[in-house]
Amino acid sequence: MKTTWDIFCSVVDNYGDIGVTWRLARQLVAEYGQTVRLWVDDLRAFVRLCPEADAAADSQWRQGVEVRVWHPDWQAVEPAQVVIEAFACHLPPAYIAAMAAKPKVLWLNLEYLSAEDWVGGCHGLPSPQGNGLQKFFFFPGFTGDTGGLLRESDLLARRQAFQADQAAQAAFLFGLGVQRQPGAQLISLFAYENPGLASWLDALAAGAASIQLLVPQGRILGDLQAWLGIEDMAVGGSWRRGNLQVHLLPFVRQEDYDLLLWCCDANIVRGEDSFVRAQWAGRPLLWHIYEQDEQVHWDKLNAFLSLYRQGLSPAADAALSGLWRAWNAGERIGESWSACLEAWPEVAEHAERWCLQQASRPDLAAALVLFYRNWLSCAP
Ligand code: TRH
Repeated sequence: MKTTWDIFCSVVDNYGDIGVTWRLARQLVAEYGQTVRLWVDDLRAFVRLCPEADAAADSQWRQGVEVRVWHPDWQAVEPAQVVIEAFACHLPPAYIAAMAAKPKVLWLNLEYLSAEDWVGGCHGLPSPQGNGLQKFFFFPGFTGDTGGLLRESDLLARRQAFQADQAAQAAFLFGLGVQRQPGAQLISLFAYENPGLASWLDALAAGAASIQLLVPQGRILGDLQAWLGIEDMAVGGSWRRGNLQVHLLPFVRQEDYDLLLWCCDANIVRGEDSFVRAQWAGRPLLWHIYEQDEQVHWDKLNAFLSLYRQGLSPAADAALSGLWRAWNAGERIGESWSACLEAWPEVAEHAERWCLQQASRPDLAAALVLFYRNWLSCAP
């Protein structure tokens, strides 16, 4: 059944809003043959994820998705059969009126990802809108009572093949100006500013293992430059301090970011989408959560940890949780890092186990398609 979808994305900041909606749009087209328009109010972030995109085009087709600029002065269009407002962005009033005038339009609010307990109880609930329409809350999540996580159907097979192919990894890294040194561990770093970073870099530089730290351009660069004592780090450059080699990478296209995660022995990620992708990499991860008002992000971090830590020994659990909390508090990280290294084999095994466990659930795109089908069969 070919259905039309309108996905609305307002770019608040960073890349997560467009990262999630662009990924979802592509999957709906590629795997479900759906017709998808992605409305974005700012194309600059989109062009970073999809560099062949035209930052000045009002309308363009990318990978089967019609990408449209969402202008403040909205021009009327025929609404799609399924309308997704991502992350509670506000649809144009004229568009809502057109939805109300058309029979059988499903309106969904795709929420931010959270592992908090209440999410399962709210997933799929309708909210009457006063114009005869209902809006349904659709929550991604880690448990069976949520909408699941974005995961392309061939993702794990591609990941496992790539991780088994040393030559493919070497060629990919070479394209980024990185040659893996024999015996070195690779760690990727995509994080927000962090006053604790220097203590972690000190620990890496003084550590027994040889580490190559791969840092795509982003917000952490200021702290990194301060620690290296370098003013202008050029993309493609690398710098050694003790046992640590730092490489500054370009910000890569979204598909290639997966390859980077898959190459690395551990990944530091942030926000929402890179956080999920690091879980699919099956390697140890450290999550720098997006800071929210009134510190509510700590509830989200602890909720995720309480799921993720299940099955870890008390020592590995304490080490991993301690490291995540220290990183997010901007505290000194060196000691927590050393404790985590002690538990490393267990943490690494656990990462793959968690990935497979999550991958045994339906993915978010599949859940959305099913939700629409079920809604349609019950709709008057
Ligand atoms: O960019 P983010 O910090 O986005 C955040 C979060 O989504 C947060 O929840 C939201 O409220 C806020 O934005 C507004 O982190 P996130 O979610 O990981 O998105 C980054 C995207 O960038 C992701 O799709 C991966 C992609 N990416 C690349 O394509 N290439 C790269 O080189 C890197 C480092 C990332």
